[in-house]
Amino acid sequence: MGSNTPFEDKSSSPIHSESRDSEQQTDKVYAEKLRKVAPFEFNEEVVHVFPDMIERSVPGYRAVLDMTKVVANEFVRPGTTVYDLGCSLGATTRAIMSGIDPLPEGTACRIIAVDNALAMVQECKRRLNSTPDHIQLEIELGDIRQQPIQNASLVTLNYTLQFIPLKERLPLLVRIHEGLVPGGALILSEKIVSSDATHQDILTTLHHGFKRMNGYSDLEISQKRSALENVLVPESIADHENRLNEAGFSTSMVWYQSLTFVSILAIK
Ligand code: GEK
Repeated sequence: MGSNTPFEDKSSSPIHSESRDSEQQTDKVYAEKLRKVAPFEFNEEVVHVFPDMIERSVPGYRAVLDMTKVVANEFVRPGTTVYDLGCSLGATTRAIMSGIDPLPEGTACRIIAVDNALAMVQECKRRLNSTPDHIQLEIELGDIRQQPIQNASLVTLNYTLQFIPLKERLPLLVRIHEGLVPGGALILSEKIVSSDATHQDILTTLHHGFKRMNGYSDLEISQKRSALENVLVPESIADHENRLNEAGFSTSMVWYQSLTFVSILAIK
């Protein structure tokens, strides 16, 4: 693959067109005033509105999915495995499939998509019920902290590491690094905090403006923020880069940033 297989725009292919969500329901989870805001959970209520929630809340989400196709096309090797860790409803998995379609004739690869929310996995399986012949897709209910990683040419952590307790982030990245083939890649997309307090204030104000522009009320923004407190724990870009370095990655770079959301590409 890589430069031998020119990346084709599959915008008319079934895999690509599925990535535009056709069953989208509007996120109203925090629309009514709650007496007490419970910690955020990936439960059934969230699963029903998840594509709408993530697109209206995460600036650059669509751009990261589009680039995931390009990265998959460059890095996925026939005969290897791709891991989509924290797959939710499979948007990243779809992007990977689109990026590696077609593999060179006679070759195949495996994608393992993992999430620990039962409702997510059930709905992901329903949505991704058909795959091209040369791709073996396994969608598993499981905790990514226990997921074995072997013979991987690409691993994606698209907005998932932020939900893992801080102490457990390095061991996970070490296992991912160990499981990658030489030259293999990790896409790590995260919400971040700026190390500069003034920048952080401005970026947060702009992020709330982005959410308001996408139809969220001030009440929804503030209740969601409370729900995510201590559940989604963002770190600085430097924290991520230092940890990737410590985990053994030979290089890592921020390839995309939109407000307080970044995507980092790390190479073994
Ligand atoms: C996308 N990548 O659309 N083990 C497995 N899954 C977990 C764990 C864990 N320990 N902790 C959280 N999750 C997706 C978006 S969403 C991001 C990812 C967001 C799962 C959790 O159940 C959820 O489905 C996902 O990680 C995070 O490209 O909602 O901001």
